[in-house]
Amino acid sequence: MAILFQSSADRWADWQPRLTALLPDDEFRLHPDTGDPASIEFAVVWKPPIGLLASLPNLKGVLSLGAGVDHILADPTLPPNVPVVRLLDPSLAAQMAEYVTLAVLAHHRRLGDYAAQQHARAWRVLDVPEASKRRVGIMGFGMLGEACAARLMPFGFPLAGWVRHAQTAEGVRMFAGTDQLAAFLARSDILVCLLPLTPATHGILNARALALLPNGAAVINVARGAHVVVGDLLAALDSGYLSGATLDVFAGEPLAPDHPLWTHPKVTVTPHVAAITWPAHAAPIIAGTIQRLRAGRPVAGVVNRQKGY
Ligand code: NDP
Ligand code: OXD
Repeated sequence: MAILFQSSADRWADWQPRLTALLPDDEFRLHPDTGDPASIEFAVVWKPPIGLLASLPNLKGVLSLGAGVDHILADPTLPPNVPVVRLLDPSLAAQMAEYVTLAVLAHHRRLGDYAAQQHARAWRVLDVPEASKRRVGIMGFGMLGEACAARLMPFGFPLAGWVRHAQTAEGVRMFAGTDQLAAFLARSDILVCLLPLTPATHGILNARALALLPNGAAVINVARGAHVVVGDLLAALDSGYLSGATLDVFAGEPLAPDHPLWTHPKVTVTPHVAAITWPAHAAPIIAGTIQRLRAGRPVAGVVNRQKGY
């Protein structure tokens, strides 16, 4: 039996030495050189082509190379009884907390406005409220959202989180479910999206939701591009209702060269780099998951297919 590695974003040369050292008795195959499909026991994937996983009849587990699994669950032919495991990597949480803190502080201290002023050689002091008056809302308070809140807390921003199932978090005002979404948005001067992409969250940042944010709010999307209805976001920025947006993820990646987001004065674009899967950190986690699945032991990060995350 063998392990298949497939990724449209990772270099096998970065993974091979680590995975083979951690699982020395295993044979690895690099997609598309799958060999005999019946000999593949585990698939380690990022954005697998539709039908690939269904073509492997003896598959015992699918391991995502990222925290998100929408790229796997999007395949309608995905075998129903094979566990899909997302990557629970503390390094992703640390990187995400770093990126989100950078973006929150940039919006809070109006770095975009100062960049425009610098361009115009304008020496003008802009109003900035104290941090205790700038409310930050984190949509999706899981592994990553929680890490961001912990990093932001010492700055003194009033923090809130929005989740599906009611829960508590120290120092964070929690909102849950669609019934409390409007109240959560209404107190989010800076909104951070860290939701998984599911049928329930697709397009959630639309005109109606954006209009519920306070006037002058900023949006940071580090989850998936399809959470945002880009036309609605651009309209809210252009009308002056929203002050800015930081976008790391897009419905189509890479972002098309002629996309209006590239040049919008109120938008910061980064190429899906908020939290990158680093082989040095992730390979031991992936190897450990394979060993536990083989031994029939419980595994962290198994996706609930009903919920979609
Ligand atoms: P988790 O599964 O740990 O957390 C998901 C959170 O979202 C939970 O708090 C969950 O609530 C909440 N949630 C899910 N659906 C809903 C809903 N319908 N309504 C309200 N709340 C909901 O995910 P992670 O924190 O690990 O990752 C989040 C996403 O970040 C990933 O799915 C991925 O898309 C993205 N990501 C982006 C990266 C980048 O570089 N830009 C890097 C890594 C991940 P509850 O607790 O109640 O279930
Ligand atoms: C992930 C990502 O899901 O990088 O880990 O987007």
